[in-house]
Amino acid sequence: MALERTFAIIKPDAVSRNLQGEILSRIHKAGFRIVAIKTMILTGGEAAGFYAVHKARPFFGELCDFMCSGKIFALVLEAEGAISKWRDTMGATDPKKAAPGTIRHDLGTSIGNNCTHGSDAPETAAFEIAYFFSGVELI
Ligand code: 3AN
Repeated sequence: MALERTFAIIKPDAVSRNLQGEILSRIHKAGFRIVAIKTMILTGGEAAGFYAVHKARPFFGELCDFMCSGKIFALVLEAEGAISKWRDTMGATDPKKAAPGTIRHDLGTSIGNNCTHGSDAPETAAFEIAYFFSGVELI
């Protein structure tokens, strides 16, 4: 499998519950290299731009409000097959359907408050990494 990069967010629900250390520990244990990390509070416009693919979904407004409700950690993770590996580490979108041992199962509280985000394909990973990080931050 090729070395790959994916984009991850530790969402406001996790940061407000002080779970960022636990999630970073799981990232290390799963074998990722953290290429870049930054913390920030998104504006409404930044959240809407990031989730533009979900604009037509009924939960779009709720999702954007939630994503700018507090501090997030944005990360670029590297590993062989990083995109699917990170999605496996997170588990299914809905914590109730996620497998035991995954972040969303163990730490998530609802489909919206599911602690982490991860890119779902190489194209979205490329867009999402470039949305948050410049070239010199990714060396
Ligand atoms: P994933 O993040 O697992 O790829 P998507 O792309 O279906 O999931 O959804 C994007 C984000 O929107 C999810 N991370 C989740 O927090 C939120 N979301 C998905 N479905 C709902 C829903 N029915 N109500 C509220 N938020 C939702």
